[in-house]
Formats: sequence, C-alpha cells, structure tokens
Amino acid sequence: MRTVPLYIVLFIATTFTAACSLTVDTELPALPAPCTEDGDCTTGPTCLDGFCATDGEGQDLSDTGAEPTTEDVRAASDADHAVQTDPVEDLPEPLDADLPLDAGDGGTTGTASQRWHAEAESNDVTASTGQPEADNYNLWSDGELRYTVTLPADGSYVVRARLWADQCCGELARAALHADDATLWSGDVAASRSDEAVVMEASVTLAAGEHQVAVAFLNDRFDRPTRTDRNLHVDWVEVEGPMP
Ligand SMILES: [Ca+2]
Ligand SMILES: [Ca+2]
Repeated sequence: MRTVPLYIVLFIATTFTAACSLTVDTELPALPAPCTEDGDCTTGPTCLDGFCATDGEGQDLSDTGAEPTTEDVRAASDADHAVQTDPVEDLPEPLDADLPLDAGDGGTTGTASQRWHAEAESNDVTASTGQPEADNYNLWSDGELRYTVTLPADGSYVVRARLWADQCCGELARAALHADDATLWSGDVAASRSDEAVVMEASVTLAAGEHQVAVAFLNDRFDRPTRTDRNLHVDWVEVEGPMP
C-alpha cells in the first residue's frame, strides 16, 4: 500500500479546515432529502421530482386543494383590472326637469316671458332729434327714438310704444315702429293729447342677443303763417317676450 506523505496530509487537513471555517458563517439551506415516493418523506407530505418537499411545498395554490379553475383565473384578472366605482345608490340625484328657469338665463326653451320698459324721457333711450319733456320725449322733427335691449332667447316679441302728437295742417302725424332694420308698423297717430295717447304695438321674431327697437316720426311739418307745429310725443317704449 502506498503511503501518503505527511506534508500532503497536513496540507489537505489545513485546506479542509480553512474551507470549513470560510463556510461556517454561511447558512446554506438544507438540501431536501431524496425520495422516490411520498412515504419516503418526513419533512413534507409529498415527494416532488425525486426530493422530499418541505412543509408548504407541494401544496395546491388554493385552500381547497383544487387546481384553479378558469373562473378563478378570470376573476383574478378582473380584480386586477377592476375600476373602483361607487355603488349605484351613491350616484347624485338627477336634476329636476321641472325646476323653473330664471328669466334671462340664456336658455332657448322654457324661458319665461319678461318685459323691458323705458320711459321715453329717461336716459334709457337715445334720439336723433327733439328733447325730453316732463313725462315724454318730443320728437319735433323727423327722426327716431331708440331703445336697446338684450334678449335672452330666440322667440316672438312684442314691441310697444305709447304715442300722441301735436297735429297740424290737416294731416295726422305718422309714426313707425322698428326693430333693427325692419319696420314692424307704420301709420297715423290720431291722439292729440297726453291723456288720449294710444299704444301702438307689433310682433316680431327676434334671435337672442342685443337688438334696437325704435319709434320713428315720419312727417314733420311746421306751418309758419299759423305758427303750428306737428310733433310726435313718445311716453314710453317697451319690449315683451318671448311670447308663448
Ligand atoms: Ca315739428
Ligand atoms: Ca313717459
């Protein structure tokens, strides 16, 4: 038998001791015990791929021990992609369709009718001629008295003006009502005193937005020999609508 030199034995022993000292602080996981069937194992219930499973290994993913079903997979997927939604009962109450609409709210349907009124002698109007008097505006020559309104909705509106005239020369004063560039009415004004004044009115379809209505005096006349003058007096102007 061949003997091994002592220095080789010492070298091997020293190297082995050093190797052991290097690995002593490293806790390697215990290798599973080899097995051929479940009964061979004491560390776990099953023999997997030739090695004993440790506790917990080899167990099915579900608590029931059954393979996950298609429904389980789909449910898990759905949960991953689910969007948090409030329960139906937490949805806000729908708006009450019967709520009254405020006049002038800009709506195009269901807008309450309203009235815009201007005294002709006030600063709410402008005129191309004449002058304001105590309770009316005196259009003393051919010209217009204008009133600007901003309408909240498309619709049919009524334009009105209360008028009388200083009559002269065998012919009645003639006036007209305008909305923007359109003539809504024109005719004679037979009233000759404030307390006999007549209200002239006409309907017109207007779009929402700003419009100018006007009263026009059309046939001014001054008779120099008799010093009589034809003038149109305007008490007030108004617009009402949209009419139902
Ligand atoms: Ca005149
Ligand atoms: Ca007036």
